[in-house]
Amino acid sequence: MLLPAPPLVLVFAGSDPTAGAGLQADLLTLGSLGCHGLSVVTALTVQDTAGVEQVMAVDADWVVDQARQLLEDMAVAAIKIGMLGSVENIAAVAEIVSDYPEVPLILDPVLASGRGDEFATEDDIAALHELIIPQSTIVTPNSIEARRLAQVDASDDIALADCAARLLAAGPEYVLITGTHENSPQVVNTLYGTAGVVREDRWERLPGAYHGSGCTLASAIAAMLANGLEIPEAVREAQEYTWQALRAAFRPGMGQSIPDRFFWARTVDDVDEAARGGARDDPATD
Ligand code: PXL
Repeated sequence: MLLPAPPLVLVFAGSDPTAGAGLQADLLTLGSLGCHGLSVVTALTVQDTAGVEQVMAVDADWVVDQARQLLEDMAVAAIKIGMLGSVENIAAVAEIVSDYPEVPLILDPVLASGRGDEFATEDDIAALHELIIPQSTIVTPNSIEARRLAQVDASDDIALADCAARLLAAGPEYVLITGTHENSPQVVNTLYGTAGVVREDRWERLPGAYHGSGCTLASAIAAMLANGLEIPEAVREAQEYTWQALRAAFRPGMGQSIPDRFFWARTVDDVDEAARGGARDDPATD
């Protein structure tokens, strides 16, 4: 009996050699959720689990050629955007995705790592706002990114709902703001649509510093959409998956823990925290 082919999801992202975040994390997540990821490398990084040393954006011409060649050959069920690396790449990717308006577009606006490594200039933020956010089906900022994208000074006490409203005014269908970085006992993730809050999900705050949680969540949403779910269910299922991957995280080096996107492939005993090197007390995630 022939099995159905996995849905194809195209990812634009930067390479993270640790495979904790970035392109590698996206591909692991998509594979774990039954999709086949196609990948366009937008930037290279030099990093370990403790931090990012160097970032080099790939030339925009190379980004365009990688993407066009794939898209002329294969039909994709969703497109996911992570780190783009330069204003030129943002403009190039915006033009490419504008040729596929029927394909759901998931934007994870990667502005910095949770460890504070900066990935985006003010020009990058303006370009994302002007060129990619308006075309997105769903944008998935954490609360820090939401405030920066909404052009709100971090010291201003503006409600996240107002940030969402400002982002929605630029044209995306949905904005999911994650609450990992907020000072709340539980992590509260809120999905906003043009008519207001669509859903709010609360999760037990896990005691660790995780690398690549945002990439996992956004890729899982892309996978769920590619698998045919509607946005609210896709967002719910993707959070559940991400929480499980974080709970099963392992700490392979001296820095942050890496979510185990294939947690389901291991036995329950394997997921014992101590046996996996334990998680850390610092709640920062990226
Ligand atoms: O987690 C955000 C992220 C995305 N993409 C790349 C990264 C990181 C965080 O370090 O390195 C390539």
